[in-house]
Formats: sequence, structure tokens, C-alpha cells
Amino acid sequence: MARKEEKKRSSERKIIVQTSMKKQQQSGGELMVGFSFLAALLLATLGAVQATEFVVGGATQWIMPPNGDDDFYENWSKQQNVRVNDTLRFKYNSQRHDVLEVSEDDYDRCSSASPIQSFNNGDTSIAMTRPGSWYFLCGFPNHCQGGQKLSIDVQNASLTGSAATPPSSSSSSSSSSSSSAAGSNISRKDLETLTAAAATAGISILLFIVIM
Ligand SMILES: [Cu+2]
Repeated sequence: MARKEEKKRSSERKIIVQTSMKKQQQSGGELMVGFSFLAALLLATLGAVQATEFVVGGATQWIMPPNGDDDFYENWSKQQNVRVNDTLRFKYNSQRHDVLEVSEDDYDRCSSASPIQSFNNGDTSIAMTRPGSWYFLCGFPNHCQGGQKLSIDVQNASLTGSAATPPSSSSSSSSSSSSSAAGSNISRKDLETLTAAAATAGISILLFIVIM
């Protein structure tokens, strides 16, 4: 009699264990879904925050290149790392210059006949909403021929590519680079990249712990 009862109990126990295991698996799945959702949200937020503004031509701004240097904007463009969501800012005297976004053909021919977009307010910010090549020129007579034209290759947005946030926390590497700037191998961009990567990893781990 007693043995039979024990058998029954153990089989009941088995069922309980099995169902509780099932439950655990289920909640594990929900956890992963929740975590990946939060991670995606985090990436999206960081990506949106990360837009960088590039002043076209730097201190020279948007003019007829000085000294007939008609490669000026091409050279400037090569030194930039522009990504989707970043902004190009053209600063210029609106009495002397304007900004036309044009097709590649019109760029090559310096044609201002059919611009995609045109601006003439003296301070024009254009968001780089897609990856690939963008073409701009000044529509004033002979300015494009004189080198006031810009083609820029926009890269896909990346989390660690071009962080807008400067390296705020002064690490040992940044303080040593300021004491011997010439000998430093770590550029500002590298530091920004490292900072962004560290921040992302930190927040992800924190989020994971909170959810667990
Ligand atoms: Cu011009």
C-alpha cells in the first residue's frame, strides 16, 4: 500500500518539475525578446544622438577656393568621415554665393540648370539622410568652374563611427596626449570611438542586469 502511494507521489513530482521547467523556458524567451527590444531602442537612441555637424571647408567656409585651388573642396571632403544623420553646414555670404544640390552629371558639367535643392540664406544645414554620394555646387557664374563644388561620400550610420560626444572623462591616455601632443598616436576620433563603444557596452550590461 505505502509503496504504491510513494510511486504516485514521485510521478506527481515529476509532472510538477516538468511544468515548472516549461515555465522557465517560456519566461526565458520573453526575457530575450524584452532584452533585444531594449537593446534595439538603445541603439536607435544612440544613433539619433550621434549626429555630427561638418562645416564645409572648415575655417575657409563656402567660397571660391583661394589661389585658384580648384581641388580645395575635394581635398577637404576626403578628410571627412561623414555618416548618415550627420549634417553638412554651408556658411557663405548670400550676396556672393549659394548652395545647389545637383546630380552627378550636373556636378561634372558645373550645370546649375536643374538643381535637386537650392539654398541662399547664407547659412545652410543639410542633413545627410542617405548613404552614398552627394553633390553640391555654387550657382553663381563661374564659381563652380573655379572649384566651388563639393562631392561627398556618406557612409552608413554606425554606432562607433563618428561619435558627436567629446571624450568628457579625461582618461590617462588623453592627459598624456596633452602633455606631449606631438608624440601621441591616439587621435581625437579614436578617443571618441572608444568612449562611444565603452558607453554602449556599459549601458547594455547595466540594462541586462536590470532585466535579470
Ligand atoms: Cu559662389
